[in-house]
Amino acid sequence: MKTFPDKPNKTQFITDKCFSRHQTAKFTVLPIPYEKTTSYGKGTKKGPKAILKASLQLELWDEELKKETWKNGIYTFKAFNCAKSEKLFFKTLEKEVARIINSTAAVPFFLGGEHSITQALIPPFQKKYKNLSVLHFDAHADLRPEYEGSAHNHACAMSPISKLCKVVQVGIRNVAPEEAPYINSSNVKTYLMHENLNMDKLLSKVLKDLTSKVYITIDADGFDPSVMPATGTPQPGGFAWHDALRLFKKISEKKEIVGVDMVEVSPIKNSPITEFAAAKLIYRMMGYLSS
Ligand SMILES: [Mn+2]
Repeated sequence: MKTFPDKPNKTQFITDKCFSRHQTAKFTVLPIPYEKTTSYGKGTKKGPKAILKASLQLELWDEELKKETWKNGIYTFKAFNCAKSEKLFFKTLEKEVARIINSTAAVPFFLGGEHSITQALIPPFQKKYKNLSVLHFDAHADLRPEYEGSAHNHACAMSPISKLCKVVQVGIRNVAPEEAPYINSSNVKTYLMHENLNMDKLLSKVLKDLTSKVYITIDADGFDPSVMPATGTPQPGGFAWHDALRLFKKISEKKEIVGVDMVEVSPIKNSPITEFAAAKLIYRMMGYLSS
């Protein structure tokens, strides 16, 4: 089996001072700069690099958690090669994710890229962990079986996943007529944003819905555009920063988080708000997972 290099990459998440071997790191980061089917704003392939660059501006001491999470070890993989045919890309990414999660005990964080990558990220987790459920944080339901001729379109991200395991959706405030039948059907539990503005109530419902092992997929547009404006298909009225953090913190305390992806960051020139917020969110979540 091919092994992972022990030399640091050019850009590490948060600091190149803390290069950690992947075998001993508590967290790994895999950049996946994939963009093929974006339908409105473009540029999400530049997301991973922008998030890594922004992460270098974070303070190593987390002011909420009052600790230096990086000391647990964070290993950043070389960016996944996305220059492949659609079919080959999804096949090889799935294989790479399986290799990562079966060769280390670290919690992996995946940086997109468009949301369709989640279709390749979750199946290896579902094979590894019995009773996996997915927290889907997004403005969009992403439940179309197919869009613009592709089942791998970003608008379809969660459709195949919902056939594999339970999907709990939060932040949803944009549903197409053709995906409406899939809302709150079989494996899908959908919390429409405007009906769930009481965060305490939402949190207790979500905790009841999720199983003990949870994968979290975070679309930047799940946040309010005031928190993460740089994303391809923004929607008004999303999660406020502290509400989202509380949600992720509680879930981290009550469940075992096995993997996280952060997708759909599409950097805007001269406005680093979104990639910085994404980097801070990832570091904070690593902190929640290392208590
Ligand atoms: Mn979305």
